[in-house]
Amino acid sequence: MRGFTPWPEEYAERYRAAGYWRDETLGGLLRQWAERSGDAVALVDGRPDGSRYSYAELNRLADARAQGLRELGLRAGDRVVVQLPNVPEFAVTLFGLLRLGVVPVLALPAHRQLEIEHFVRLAEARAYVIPDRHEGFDYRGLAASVRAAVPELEHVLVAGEPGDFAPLPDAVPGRAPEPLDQPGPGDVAVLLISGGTTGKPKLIPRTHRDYAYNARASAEVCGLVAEDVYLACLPIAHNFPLACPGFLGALGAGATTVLAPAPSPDVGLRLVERERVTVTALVPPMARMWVEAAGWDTSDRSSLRLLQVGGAKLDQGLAERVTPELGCGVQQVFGMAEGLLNYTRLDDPADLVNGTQGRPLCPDDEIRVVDGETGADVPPGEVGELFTRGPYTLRGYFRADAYNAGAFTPDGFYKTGDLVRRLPSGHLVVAGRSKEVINRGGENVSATMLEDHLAEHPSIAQVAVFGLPDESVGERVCAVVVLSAEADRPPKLKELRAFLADRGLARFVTPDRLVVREKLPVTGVGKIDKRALAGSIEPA
Ligand code: OOB
Repeated sequence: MRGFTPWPEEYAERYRAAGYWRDETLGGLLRQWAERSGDAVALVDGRPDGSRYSYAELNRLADARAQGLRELGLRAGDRVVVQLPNVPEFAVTLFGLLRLGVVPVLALPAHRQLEIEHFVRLAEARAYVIPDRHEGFDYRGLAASVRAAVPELEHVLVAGEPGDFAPLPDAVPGRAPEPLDQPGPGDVAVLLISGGTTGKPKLIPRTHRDYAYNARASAEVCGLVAEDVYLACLPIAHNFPLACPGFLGALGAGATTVLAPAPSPDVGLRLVERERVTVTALVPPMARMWVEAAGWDTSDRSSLRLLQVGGAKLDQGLAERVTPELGCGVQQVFGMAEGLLNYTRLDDPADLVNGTQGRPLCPDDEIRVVDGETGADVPPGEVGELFTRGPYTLRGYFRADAYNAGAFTPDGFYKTGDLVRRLPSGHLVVAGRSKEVINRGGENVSATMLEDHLAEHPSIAQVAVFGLPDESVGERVCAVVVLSAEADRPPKLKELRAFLADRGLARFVTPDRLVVREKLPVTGVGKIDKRALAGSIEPA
């Protein structure tokens, strides 16, 4: 496919020989899973009156959807923007497209005109798949404006009431199925959206075999078995709940996936009880709400064995509360849609589980920790920028030649932009993002480091630190905090400075400005949205 950078042949050979890459496609795997687990429950719609789907049924529905999409004229290699929430139609459409070799661009329900229009143009999408309504928003209105802006978009397909558009198509009953084009294992299966915080989101090509490995190896690390019940609380189009191990990993293990209709702890905890959920995945702001809800929520959580937390740094204090308060194990996941996944292991000692962001999934994940300026490796144990290369990490963003030149080293390492420290055990501790180092009059202040310290303050429940432009010193350090339940009054800036000084921080590593908020804005997957936050602060 134009715009896809394949792995060089010597690496491809190595990854095949090691058994990471197999001769498989995601659509073909569902067929094998259906043969193996036929009557077992693959998918549960978590809405109050939601249905249950066996492996055999999901397989059948995917075939019918593939036929319907083919009748519409879609062909292998075409792209389709899919923007569906956590509903079974997502699974049916995803596998229908995968079987046809049509590549879904997996947009999040929170994306709006700006992003969708960008995805449709960049991918030259032939179709756009939406729900009718979700969380009070009518996606048909959005589709109408996207269509008006990009008339080349041929089809808008709606799960639910189609309005002016067409319903998602299925095979015509009674008509003999047409033979489908067969995508190859090395073909692009899906285009994921980059979580990057600068510029327009990029598209990340993931091949059938690399994504299948991603899900399978992740399921192994989490010890997923057929008896497990995985609850998808995060938006299912995101890599974490989709394939780390998520829905795809659960299918591979013969387990059941429950789709949560909303990300709130009351909905999630009720589903834990109703479906006897064993594993789920959350971003840190949600994990905090779950831990807090555990204090008053009366649902039976005894089935839950593992809470995965990732997407942003989990502070150690919160990590330590998970087991005593929720009654399950915790696993930190430091991952990225671009590929590399780090997991704490189920048998890691508590200090590594609570205090690190895990170690790479694959023995052939190559990790370099480098000095961003010189490009040389930093001494062991020091903070540097994480560069990585491996069997499920991209070699180039989709159709982004100019950007790719700067985002990868000449020998194919992806420059993650994350600052990390590597322990002798191989575990990584995230120390921030290279772009989130605040430059105050020439002194470098790490936003993440300050956040880690401030999160320990008894009056602070949540904190985000970032730079605000300043004429005299370039940038000033702004801390936005949400007060904890224990706080009887907001702390003063002076008190926070004294608190930080007591913890041994240098005088210049301290906020210049303190803002108290009721809650912090979040991104489409639920991470704290610093860009939106910075934009909402009035000049001092
Ligand atoms: C996950 O993927 P993305 O693509 O939405 O975001 C990736 C970025 C990373 O580069 C890093 O900056 C940050 O999110 N991040 C973390 C983290 N996990 C992700 N920062 C600190 N600690 C962590 N545990 O967010 C994602 C993909 C797969 C699994 C889990 C998360």
